Amino acid sequence: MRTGQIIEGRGGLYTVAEDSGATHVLRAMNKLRRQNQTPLVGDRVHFTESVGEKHGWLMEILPRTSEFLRPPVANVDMLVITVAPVPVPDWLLVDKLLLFARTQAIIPVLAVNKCDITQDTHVEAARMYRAAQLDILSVSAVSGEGLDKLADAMRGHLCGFAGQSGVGKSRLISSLLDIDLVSQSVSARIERGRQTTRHTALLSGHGLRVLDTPGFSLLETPDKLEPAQLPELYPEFEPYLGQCRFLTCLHDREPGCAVAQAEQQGDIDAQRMERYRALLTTVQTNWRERYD
Ligand SMILES: Nc1nc2c(ncn2[C@@H]2O[C@H](COP(=O)(O)OP(=O)(O)O)[C@@H](O)[C@H]2O)c(=O)[nH]1
Ligand SMILES: [Mg+2]
Ligand SMILES: [Zn+2]
Repeated sequence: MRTGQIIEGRGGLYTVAEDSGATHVLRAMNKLRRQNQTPLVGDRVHFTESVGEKHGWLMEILPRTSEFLRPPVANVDMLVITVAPVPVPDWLLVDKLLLFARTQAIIPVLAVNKCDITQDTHVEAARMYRAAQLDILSVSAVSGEGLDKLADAMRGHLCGFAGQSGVGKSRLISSLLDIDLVSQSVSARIERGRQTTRHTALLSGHGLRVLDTPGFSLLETPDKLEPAQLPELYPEFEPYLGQCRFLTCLHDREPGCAVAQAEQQGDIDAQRMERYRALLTTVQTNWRERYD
């Protein structure tokens, strides 16, 4: 029995890569289907080798550290949230992606791309997320600046990339892994025609592993969040735990709020707080309407 990781799945056939890089095309054993176990890209699996023309068998899915159905991937443990000077940053999307990562115990990294154009976006990000406990890296997929630091952060992790369209995710992945993703996807698109939806694949290169899927950018605020859970997902509130006048303070303009005081003193960014309050309203509304 061999061990590998699923890098692609299409039409019931799974491509599995061994640590050596050797790949195998497999079918899943019927017993997995009977047990309602659907193999996902990113899964570590036990399998039997293909012999000649015959495909091998995917025998067993090893325990997952994380799993998602949309996008359908397993074992992601890092999310590279990407922003850039153009298009104009959607910081609310960044906040939502941070929340998503924190609810799933996925390590977030903020990559501020296109630093060859301006450093201003990085300065802005560093100010807004200074107390948010995450790496904020200034990078350029064009000039290569900062890519070594981003690669260091990513090494050893299975990474997803998320962010607005046009911030440079594909180009970053191409540069970091040294693969021609951009023209590859273009030719693949021509070959398959316009109807096909892009499927998820696990890409690797230079010792880095990335799940290439647009799905991570479409994630919304976790809708099952309780209002009281939201502040727990903001690391910048931690120093003020238990210091608000009310035990149940949600830091939304209640009197005697220690977080609001920290905001006034400039220890927590005001814009980040404004977006927090907007998200809190959304979570509270969803919560109230959950049985309607
Ligand atoms: N100046 C500059 N342009 C970049 C950089 N990275 C990507 N781009 C350009 O931004 C556009 C969108 O890039 P793409 O990788 O397709 O973005 P995606 O939609 O996030 O995958 C393309 O025209 C890229 O050439 C960068 O670091 N600097
Ligand atoms: Mg892209
Ligand atoms: Zn408070």
